[in-house]
Parts: sequence; structure tokens; C-alpha cells
Amino acid sequence: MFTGRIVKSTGSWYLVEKSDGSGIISARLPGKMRLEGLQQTNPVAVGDLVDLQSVDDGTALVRNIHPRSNYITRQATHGKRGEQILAANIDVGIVVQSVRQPQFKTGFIDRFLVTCEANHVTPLIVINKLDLARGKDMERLDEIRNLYTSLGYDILLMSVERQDSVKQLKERIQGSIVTMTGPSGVGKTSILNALHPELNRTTAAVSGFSNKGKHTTTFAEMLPIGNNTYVVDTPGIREFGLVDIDAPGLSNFYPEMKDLRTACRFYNCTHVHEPGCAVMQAYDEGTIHPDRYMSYLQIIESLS
Ligand SMILES: Nc1nc2c(ncn2[C@@H]2O[C@H](COP(=O)(O)OP(=O)(O)OP(=O)(O)O)[C@@H](O)[C@H]2O)c(=O)[nH]1
Ligand SMILES: [Mg+2]
Ligand SMILES: [Zn+2]
Repeated sequence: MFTGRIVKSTGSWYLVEKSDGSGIISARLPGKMRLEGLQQTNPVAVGDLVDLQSVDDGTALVRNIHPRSNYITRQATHGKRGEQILAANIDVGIVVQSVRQPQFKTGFIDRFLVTCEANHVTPLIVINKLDLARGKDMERLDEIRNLYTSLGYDILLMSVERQDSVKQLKERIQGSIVTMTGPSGVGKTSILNALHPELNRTTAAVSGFSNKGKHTTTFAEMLPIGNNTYVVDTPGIREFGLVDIDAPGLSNFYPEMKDLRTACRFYNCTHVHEPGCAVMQAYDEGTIHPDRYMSYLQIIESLS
């Protein structure tokens, strides 16, 4: 038996970097492990530490998965139940949005932040394609930056075409294992290429017709960018999974609501319609940002 870290997952096969530094090996799961009644559709994810057993043909079998310090999930696609783990054991979770093409959505950011709060991941918000900002975009971006900064979140506005902003990101993630998640076309892979041009990974223009990405990256993969820094590039997703969160618990993951909830009349207040709600009062008084309260309502609706 030996230990390694999953660096690429194609669904049935995994590439594993051996912990003794002797290179990369292909591995798969024994049939039994795949079928175990797990909540996740994929029992092993990029970033997982695993114990392996060598097989005669030069590949290996995954025999044991080490407990995860954290992970990020998305909702399973194609009507499957449950969640899919995008990456495990990460230091920083980056959510990428773009100013335009596709247009950014704060609701997407908020869902990601809730996932991070619930799974003990340190989030970093990246808004890319700043070079495309025009008209009132800059005012709106400043407002968004102030909002998230005031809530205690890290946010970086950048463009892969502006070296100084790429450098800022590089410094921010130095020495960490990082995931990059976000909708298709926002520039996740382009950012990775800008951080480390040697990678030269495939990117594709956003469709002019729908303004949506083309789902260019199809498998999650962990890539070394030097100085002990690793970035997991993931396929574009529409939404993050929020398994195991119930409506009364959701406000625990909104920093501006978490301390207010004890002042609500009902202990299980969902802050939607209840009388004597301290959160709704704060929203009425303007101390909770309307965008944040709207995203909260949208998530509540998606939970039921
Ligand atoms: N103007 C501008 N275009 C950018 C920037 N970053 C990326 N792009 C372009 O956006 C398009 C999509 O970039 P990708 O890196 O493929 O996007 P992705 O997020 O990896 O998309 P998926 O792999 O499909 O999830 C490409 O045409 C890039 O050249 C940027 O900062 N400014
Ligand atoms: Mg990509
Ligand atoms: Zn309330």
C-alpha cells in the first residue's frame, strides 16, 4: 500500500500523484466502492488523499480515502439525486464571475459563499474581464466590492489582459491548494494560463448568440503552478450544491444575518414571512443589502 493525491478524475479513472514524489499513476475504484450508498455521486474527488494498492498491469486500486478537511460540491446533473464533489482538501475556494460575457450574477456568488461557510472553505471572489467594463459597470462593481468587503470576504477585480491584476491573484494564492469554480465562459482556464503560461490549456470564446460559455473544460484537474501552489480547474457549472442545509439554518451562513437571528421572535424563523423578524427589520432599515436578501430568498425557495 502507498499514499497519493488525486490530481485528475475522469469519472472512472483517476490520476494520482504519489506522495513519495515518484510520479503519477493511474488508479480506479474497486467495483464495491463505487456502489456503496454514499450521498455523493462520486466517492473520490480531485484533492483527495488515498491509499492505493498496486496492480500487475502497472495501475493501482483505491483502497481507502483519508478523511477530508473540507470540500466543495455542485448539484448532480442530469436529474441525478445528491451532490458531486468538485474538489477536496482545499485551502482557498475561488468563485469566478465575469463583468460581461457572461454577465455576472451576485446570486451565484452568494450560493458559493454559503457552500464555503457550510464546508469550512476560505472563499475568494474573483470578477474577471474587467477590461470589458463600460458605462455604469464600474459604479456597480465598486458597490459590489464594498458590499463583500464589508461582509469580511476577499474580492479581486481582474482581467487576464492586465498583468498587475494577475500578479495580485498569484500573490494572494501563493503556497495554497486552490479551486476555481464558476459558470462556463467566465475565464477560469484563461486565468490559469495567465498565472502559468506553460500550462497552455484550451479555452474557447463565449457564444455571441447566447452569451454563454461552451463547456470547454470537461474534467476537474489539479495543476501545479510553481512555489507549492496548485490550482484545480473545474468544468463550468450552473449552480453549487447546498445539501444538508435547511431553511431555518441558512441564515447561519450569511454573516450579516447570523447574529441577528437570535433576536427573531421564533427560534426557527426563516426570515421570509414571520412576524417579529429581526432580519427583515434590518433589511427594511437598509442594513442588509437588498441583493443579499434577494439571493437569500432565492436559496430558501430552492431548498423547499
Ligand atoms: N476580454 C476578456 N476575455 C477574457 C478574459 N478572460 C477570459 N476571456 C475569454 O473568455 C472566453 C472563455 O474563457 P475560458 O477560459 O475558456 O472560460 P472557462 O471559465 O474556463 O470556461 P469552461 O471551461 O467552459 O467552464 C475565452 O474566449 C477567453 O479568451 C478577460 O479577462 N478579458
Ligand atoms: Mg475552462
Ligand atoms: Zn427572522
